[in-house]
Amino acid sequence: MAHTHLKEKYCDVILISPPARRYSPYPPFGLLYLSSFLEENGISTRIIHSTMELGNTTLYLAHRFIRRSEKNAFFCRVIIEEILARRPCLVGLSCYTVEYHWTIEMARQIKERTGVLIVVGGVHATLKPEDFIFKGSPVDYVVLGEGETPLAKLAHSIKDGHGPTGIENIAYLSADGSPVIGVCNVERDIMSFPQPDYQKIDMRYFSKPSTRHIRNILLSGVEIFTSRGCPYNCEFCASNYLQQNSGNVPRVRYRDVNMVIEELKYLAREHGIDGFYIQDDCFLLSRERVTEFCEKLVHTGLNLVWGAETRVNLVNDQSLLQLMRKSGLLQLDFGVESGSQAMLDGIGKGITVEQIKRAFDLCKRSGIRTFANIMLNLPHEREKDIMLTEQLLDEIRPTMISVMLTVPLLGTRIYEKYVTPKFTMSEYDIYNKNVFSEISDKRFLLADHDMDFKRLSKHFQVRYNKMAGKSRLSALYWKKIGRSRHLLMYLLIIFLSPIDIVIGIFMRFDSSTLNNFFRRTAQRLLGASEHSNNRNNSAIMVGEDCLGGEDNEKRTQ
Ligand code: B12
Ligand code: SF4
Repeated sequence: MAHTHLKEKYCDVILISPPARRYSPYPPFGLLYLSSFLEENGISTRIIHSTMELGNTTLYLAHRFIRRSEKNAFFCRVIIEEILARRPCLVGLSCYTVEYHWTIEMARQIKERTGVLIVVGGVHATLKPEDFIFKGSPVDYVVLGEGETPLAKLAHSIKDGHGPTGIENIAYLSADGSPVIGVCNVERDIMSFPQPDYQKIDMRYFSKPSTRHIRNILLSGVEIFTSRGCPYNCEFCASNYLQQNSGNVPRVRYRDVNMVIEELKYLAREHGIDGFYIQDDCFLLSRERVTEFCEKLVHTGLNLVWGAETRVNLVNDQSLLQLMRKSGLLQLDFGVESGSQAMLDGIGKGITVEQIKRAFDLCKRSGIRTFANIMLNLPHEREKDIMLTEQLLDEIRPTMISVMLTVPLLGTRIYEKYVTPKFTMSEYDIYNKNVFSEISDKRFLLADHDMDFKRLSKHFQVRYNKMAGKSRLSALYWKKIGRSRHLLMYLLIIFLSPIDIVIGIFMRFDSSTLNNFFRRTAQRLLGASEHSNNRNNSAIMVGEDCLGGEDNEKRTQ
């Protein structure tokens, strides 16, 4: 397995990415940033990401044939073995709301079997620290918000035999049993933060061609961040809540452009990426920075292609778009959300329908593909609003669209405004249902009409994505792919994907004898592979359903 190459046996901190992000093509950036920051501050780390199992082709194939609970049990075993072998002083888990039950269950397993101190961070821990800090909780500490500085301080303090007292951005249970919840400050200076610690994960997996880096374009690429934070206040987004205590620190903080360029050079040299996607909350805020970035990117001579997500109100300058295209930009993704101005205003989007039309027109004239994210089930939506969205799409004709239902996520204003009664801890699993495509709980219904959302989404997707596959990609893209280090992989993916689809359909028929034969073979392969790593499983076998909860890996695939 990929992680056996590590030279050092012991480490101070182990960071764990949840199994629900198992097939996500995106590296666990939060953990990568934490890891490099800790290493720079004298704390040795190790990252466990469930895709590490997939670095090995045999295991990847085996995983296609076993049940989700078996995969989770396998992952759980790997984690506990690693903790026992490497004896860290602290184990860190990352948690979104959808992962809450898994996180608590995993923490319980780790605590019972290893006794190690456990810290949880990430979006849900920041929004609801009290969900982890209670009597009998297996979690010892919560880190609120961006975790670099507080985690480094906490790890040092634990190594030195001290407690968490005096460290900001931390929550824990005090000696008298009452929760101590610190303030959540954002990191003031991310300029000097080290590059994400790519060496700690299996980049063969993350850099392989996928259509999910730049959506609908097959590309060997990686996501990158050039900034953190967003100054806007869309009511369906948790981003501004996460930054709310920025005090006098600007909500948007930038990385050094030279560092970003160095990161891309590293990724191209070491992992042969052909492109990248800018995952910033809000790219294009500063014209000067974008210009500097594009010029420096051209100067590298790497000819990387790229995509980014941005807002229509920030696209108003054709000369900048042309520079971006010259530097390799293929596609811009926009949060269009709706064609109804009343809906846009109602969610605090801060854009106009006219701005949408202008941005799409400018992109078209600059030869840049466009991706429109559309939201249904907006608060107080009526049939009339949906018709306006349809009219808008007819006019702007994006290269591709995605349609999702508005979901009142914890940490968003629409959750505060419209969800009553609020979800209790035991109800978070509701978010694991297909909430982005159907109303699974009546508290999720925000619209004022009773149209069938599933049929409506399908109608939109079919009508506006018809031409997407036929839309031509620039010569730059084909030149890049033609010379790619991953050319064989591109060809394999193109020719093998129909077979993969057939396997997927085949696996749905649970009772077939052939299916059971494959499953048993896969289980044997997994067992054999673990033994070949000299792992002693007997003492750490974990029950099949140790991780509980419904895994939403399908959505992140
Ligand atoms: C990229 C991304 C994804 C990627 C995940 C990539 C990955 N490997 O982590 C993918 C596409 C897989 C994804 C999926 C989903 N996502 Co998402 N995603 C994001 C996005 C845009 C950026 C996250 C990121 O990488 N940030 C950059 C890194 C550096 O920051 P970070 O991860 O937050 O990590 C920092 C801190 O949180 C903290 N930290 C994080 N982990 C840990 C662990 C420890 C131990 C410590 C101490 C600290 C710590 O320190 C880190 C460094 O400062 C955010 C928006 C945002 N602004 O956060 C939404 C966001 C996190 N996603 C969200 C949602 C809802 C989802 C989905 C449910 C959506 C869906 N359609 O299904 C799924 C759920 C995934 C799952 N487990 O099933 C919501 C979460 C809301 C909530 N209440 O939980 C967000 C906030 C967007 C929103 N709508 O508001 N997502
Ligand atoms: S949806 Fe985008 S623009 Fe709106 S607040 Fe969230 S990150 Fe900012």
